[in-house]
Amino acid sequence: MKRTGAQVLCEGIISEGVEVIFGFPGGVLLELYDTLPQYPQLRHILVRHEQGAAHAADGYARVTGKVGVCLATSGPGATNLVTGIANAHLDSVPMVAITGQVARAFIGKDAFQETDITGITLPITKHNYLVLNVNELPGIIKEAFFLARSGRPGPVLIDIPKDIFTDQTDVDFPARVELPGYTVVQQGHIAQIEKAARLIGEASRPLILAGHGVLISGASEELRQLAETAQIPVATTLLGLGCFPQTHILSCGMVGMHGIACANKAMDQSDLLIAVGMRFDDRVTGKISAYAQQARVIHIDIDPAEIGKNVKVDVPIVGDVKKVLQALNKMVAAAGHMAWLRQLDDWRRQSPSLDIRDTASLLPQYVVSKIYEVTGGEAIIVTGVGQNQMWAAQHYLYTRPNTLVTSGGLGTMGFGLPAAMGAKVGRPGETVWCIDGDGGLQMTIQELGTIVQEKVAVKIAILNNGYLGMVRQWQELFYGRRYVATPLSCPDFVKIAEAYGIPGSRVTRKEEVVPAIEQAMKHDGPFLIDFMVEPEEGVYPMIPPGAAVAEFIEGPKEEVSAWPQRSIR
Ligand SMILES: Cc1ncc(C[n+]2csc(CCOP(=O)(O)OP(=O)(O)O)c2C)c(N)n1
Ligand SMILES: [Mg+2]
Repeated sequence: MKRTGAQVLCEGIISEGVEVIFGFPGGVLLELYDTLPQYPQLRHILVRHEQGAAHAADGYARVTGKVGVCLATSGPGATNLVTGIANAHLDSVPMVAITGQVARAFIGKDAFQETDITGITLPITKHNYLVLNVNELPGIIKEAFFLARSGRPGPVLIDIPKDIFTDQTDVDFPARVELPGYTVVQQGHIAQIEKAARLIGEASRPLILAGHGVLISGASEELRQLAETAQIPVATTLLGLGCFPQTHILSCGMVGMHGIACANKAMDQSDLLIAVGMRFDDRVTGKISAYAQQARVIHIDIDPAEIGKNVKVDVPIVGDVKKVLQALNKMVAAAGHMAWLRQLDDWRRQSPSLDIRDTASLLPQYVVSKIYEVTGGEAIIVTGVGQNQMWAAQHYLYTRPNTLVTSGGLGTMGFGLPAAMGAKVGRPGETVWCIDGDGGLQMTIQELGTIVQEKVAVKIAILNNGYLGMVRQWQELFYGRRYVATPLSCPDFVKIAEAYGIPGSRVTRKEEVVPAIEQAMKHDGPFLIDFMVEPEEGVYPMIPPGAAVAEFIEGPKEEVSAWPQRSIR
């Protein structure tokens, strides 16, 4: 039966399990938008800016494990997606971005709203397509979804010229995707897995470094089994938080630039790092020449390009984390490691990174810890980027997979609000808190409009320090406290929320924190709280840029105002 390109697209994405599209219309998409009502099972969410569509699709994908879909028109619509696509690319998030393009006859003529979006997104997509024949559209849609979700997930872009939407085809969707040259190794090499088991048996100070790959592969249970069998402590990367319950006795928290002291010391002193679905990002390793000098390294990852990229690996295992851990668990013997675990306990006591100073002023860490308490640790937390992100990572204890949604690789300010919206749309039964900075929120604040129109009950906590806080912290530490272009004026966020139709409150004192969070939770709908926090509070511990993991600074012990300026190196 003949169908238009627009119908093929709708039927194709429905057959791939898509229920929600985050999009924004424009001239070349009119035919597609006119076709959408024929498919009432597809929910279209009209964002206020295409960047919001990409981040919302990203947040949706991270909490559901499904492919997130965003849609934008040609030219400026397409380029507005770019940051969101790059964000998904760096964090391995399955996404299909669909863009309209000018009609084929106009391509290459600098036509109105023409941009070469496949050229622009080539380095930030797993693959992209410009559809030049409607008969190819069914196969391209199948391939795009297959590529986005298979192996190491990532964003795929399909650019569709206006006249393809009206062209007709009777070509069916292919039953299966054939992509010679695209192979994903699922099962790890058995001899390598045996070698890994042997090293684990010999190690006296082993440490598991668990990353986003554990969550993507759904391998939390297998990870827990490995850790418990051989009594190996588990540290996670920022994106790995939630893959191993932080309330577990073997959990030692987040590693990296703002990692917990105990986890960083363990990483520095370990004699065997078992890196699972992580990529030794520079924010994790610090100075690479001083990194984990006593450790042998087992590296399990589905992407062979990650192995040996930053750190020399003794036992590389390419494969799906879940399958590799299943095989490994059959070979690993029960062990104790009592001395090592006692050592970790000592470090925990010596450097209690999570202690919050008892100050008269309102500390952002205090706010996050109260959100943790009031939500019983059961919420999905979506963050902005900067200090707010690090406090949300440090002071909320994540116990379930996919409950922290944060921009790790790209560090995209403006991610928080739209990603929280996407997360809430994907998991409407969960409580979703967006913890953002006053700077980041202002980058995509217009999505409050989408949240209201689409009735998305996101709770928003602004850690309002009046600064681009993380940059200010670097200026404080490394640029003699010269705060150039980091003090930031803000609108009255409560009034802004009110103007959009969202209730809110402002909190300036500690005793108001819990009642405000409770009020937000009780309210049936979105709610915004503007927490006026200590302006010059810093995120600690901190490994200064260029320093080794062991050279972290602990942070202040008293009121910030009583804290003399420190000079680093
Ligand atoms: C799009 C973008 N621009 C610039 C930066 C650099 N940057 C990193 S953190 C930060 C400050 C963020 O300020 P705010 O959102 O208020 O969060 P805070 O650190 O104060 O919690 C900046 C400017 C970035 N990460 N992303
Ligand atoms: Mg700020």
